Amino acid sequence: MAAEAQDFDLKAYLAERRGAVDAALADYLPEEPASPYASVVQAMRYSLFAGGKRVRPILCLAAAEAVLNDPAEAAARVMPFACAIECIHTYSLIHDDLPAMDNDDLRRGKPTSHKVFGEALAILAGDGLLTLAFRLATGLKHYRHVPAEVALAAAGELAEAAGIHGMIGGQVVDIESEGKGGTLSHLRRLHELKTGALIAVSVRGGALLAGAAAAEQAALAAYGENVGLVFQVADDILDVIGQADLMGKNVGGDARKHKLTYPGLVGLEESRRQAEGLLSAALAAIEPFGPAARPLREIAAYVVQRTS
Ligand code: GRG
Repeated sequence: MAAEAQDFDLKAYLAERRGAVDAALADYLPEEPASPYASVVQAMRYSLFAGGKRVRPILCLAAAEAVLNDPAEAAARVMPFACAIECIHTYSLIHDDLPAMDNDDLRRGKPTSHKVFGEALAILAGDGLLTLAFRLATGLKHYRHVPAEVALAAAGELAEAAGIHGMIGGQVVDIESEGKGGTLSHLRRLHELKTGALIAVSVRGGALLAGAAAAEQAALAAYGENVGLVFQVADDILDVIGQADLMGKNVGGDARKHKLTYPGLVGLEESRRQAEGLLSAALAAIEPFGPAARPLREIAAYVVQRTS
């Protein structure tokens, strides 16, 4: 364990994986300056390359690495799926920032899509990213060493997590809960759907595409669910204590909009306690993986401790 503690540099790991994801995304969505629809490609690329942390695709890669213990093979198997998730995540941010939703001016430290390109193009850029995601997740020519039925199963899980039984459902519950209050179990469900589902499927999809055995899949699914929820609890906490310059967006918005949040419901200290509990559960789930799951362990801790 002591040797393990010395030989892993999370910052370098995240930077390297982020670079690989960025390169793959640039490959999957090249500029098309001569096309009649160049503007929407530009808007898609504007948000996709605005400096996101790439937490979801990196979790997908790390889950596959935990199964295969071979980073190059893991990337070859899951990169299209990992990028599909980032496309869906980016589309959700673009649409969430629209005047009809959160009406935000700043995202990832830059003016939001509708501020730069106008509302119509921002909506279409989101739609374009969502559609591209399923082109990637089902585009067998992009995958290496993945049987078609496994890629299809992963794409189905992605649709489930991004749709009404996941992220979209959560967004609806969120909007309809505004200003109404609610119980902790209601809020937990909201967070699991709106934020947790996409994070959980990043891990589950990575495991599936890497050919994980049933027990490995179950362990990684439990890890993903706990990390997915704790990510949003940490985000709720950051909206109270975070710094706008580090976050790249305006903070304090949850309270202003009377949103249901962990700190709003149970206070900061109890929110932190709950976050620690979720982190412990995530770490316990992946204990059997040993050193191959070191990145997953470090990422989970980073999700709780992050400042942006
Ligand atoms: C489909 C409109 C629509 C919404 C779905 C996910 C979502 C609901 C809206 C996005 C806005 C939001 C506050 C989501 C909660 C998840 C979250 C904390 C997003 C920010 O994710 P990070 O920190 O962002 O990974 P970067 O910029 O690093 O990718």
